Amino acid sequence: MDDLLITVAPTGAETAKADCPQLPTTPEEVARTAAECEAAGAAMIHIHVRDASHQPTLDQSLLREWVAAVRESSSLIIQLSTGGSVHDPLDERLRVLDAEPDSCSLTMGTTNFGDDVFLNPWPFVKDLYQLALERGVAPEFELFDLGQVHALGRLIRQYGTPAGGKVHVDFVMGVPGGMPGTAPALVAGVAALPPEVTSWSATGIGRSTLSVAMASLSMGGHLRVGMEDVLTISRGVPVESNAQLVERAVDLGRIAQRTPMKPAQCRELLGLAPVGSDFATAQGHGLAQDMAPGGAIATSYETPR
Ligand code: KMH
Ligand code: ZN
Repeated sequence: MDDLLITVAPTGAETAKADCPQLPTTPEEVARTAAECEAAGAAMIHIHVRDASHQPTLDQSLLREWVAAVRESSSLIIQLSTGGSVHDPLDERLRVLDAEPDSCSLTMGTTNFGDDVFLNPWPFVKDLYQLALERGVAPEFELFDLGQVHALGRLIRQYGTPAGGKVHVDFVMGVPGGMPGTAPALVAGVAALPPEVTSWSATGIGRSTLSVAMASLSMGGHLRVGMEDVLTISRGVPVESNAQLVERAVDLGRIAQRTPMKPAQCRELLGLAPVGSDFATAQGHGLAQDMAPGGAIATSYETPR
């Protein structure tokens, strides 16, 4: 049976704790969630941090506290969101990498996001990618529409692939403003992937969650699930826990004859050095194989409002 990466995105930045008390919004809750989801079959966790008032934050000490809490409770590969919330400034989003995750999300372009705008201007995308390469953090390229798939090809042509040689992407589908969460949209997205891409997963927001999951499995893709993306397990029935969504993904994978990956296999899929190995040996210098010259990284941005 082929392996199946299940990534859990347990919290997100959009849902209020008051509307969804089962949403993990504290270090203790996310640590427990990580342990439960790993036991259920997840190998990676995509984290958005909340503050003591349960609001989204990019506060550096909280980022570090959450990373430490999840490392303590699980072996999951830790992916920090650099997307944050639609209100987060770009320079703070860059500094997420200071919290030393294994992986980071990296969205390939600006997207209307409901009534808001999820800003990812090209200079920011380039700076974030170069920073991830320098730090040896494995980017997961988030693709919200077809144009972003092509933008990924442009980025890789300019800066090369990560030193580990792996390029992993995630189709985020069904966001109002992005591509729809449908099988034809996924087929088009996969067909347009640059040849350097070595693995891909997909997630469908809201009611598109099941159709996207099944389309992904039918095409040999991986899955992201979690309460960042969906809050009902079936029409009108609230999700009880993130582990419940992971369990459902495992069940769907079983039907498709796919075995959930362990975190160590996920490390390999992302081109990360095995735990305990010498980073410099396994990852070169953490720089791109084909880094373009003169790519100084900006550290401050004007965030248009
Ligand atoms: N919260 C969204 C505006 C990511 O994590 O990188 C952005 C998002 C993508 O969730
Ligand atoms: Zn996210």
